[in-house]
Amino acid sequence: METTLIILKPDAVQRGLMGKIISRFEDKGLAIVGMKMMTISQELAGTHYGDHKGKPFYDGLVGFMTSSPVLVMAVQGVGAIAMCRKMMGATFGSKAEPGTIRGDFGSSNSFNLIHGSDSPEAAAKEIGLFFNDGDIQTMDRAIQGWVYDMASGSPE
Ligand code: IDP
Ligand code: MG
Repeated sequence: METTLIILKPDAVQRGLMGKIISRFEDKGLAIVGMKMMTISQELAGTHYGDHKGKPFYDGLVGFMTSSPVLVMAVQGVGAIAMCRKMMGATFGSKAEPGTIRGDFGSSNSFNLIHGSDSPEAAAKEIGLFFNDGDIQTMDRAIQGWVYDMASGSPE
């Protein structure tokens, strides 16, 4: 099981796309185990996007991410990190494949609706940045045995 950090960016919240995007993850069989709305501070945006510091789009990115509330989610499932990245689509809305979240809902390269952790290391770090201990739920989902083949004892 992996847990990944997903952020529905200010454009997704303002455009009323939260429900549609959340539904895609739920429809896929992923579990939402943490969720909160927040306005990201300059400091948190800077830490979260620290790797991009110095790039031409960095100031615009921090300005965008702090401009209006976001929805932060912890999303869990087998292979959830790579699966969510695939569901998000390529970074630029103009290039993302139809069928992906960015490909279906976005046209802009910077206002691209969604963030998702890109590795297990990033996921652990980002969940720690955006959630407090105890914010991530542990739950026995009644549907788990139908989302996954549990014949071997572990989800497949
Ligand atoms: P990712 O979100 O697909 O992982 P990254 O390359 O990590 O993409 O970039 C982080 C965010 O910075 C993107 O989601 C996008 O909002 C913004 N961004 C990246 N490259 C550009 C660019 O060339 N122009 C404008 N914004 C960009
Ligand atoms: Mg990235």
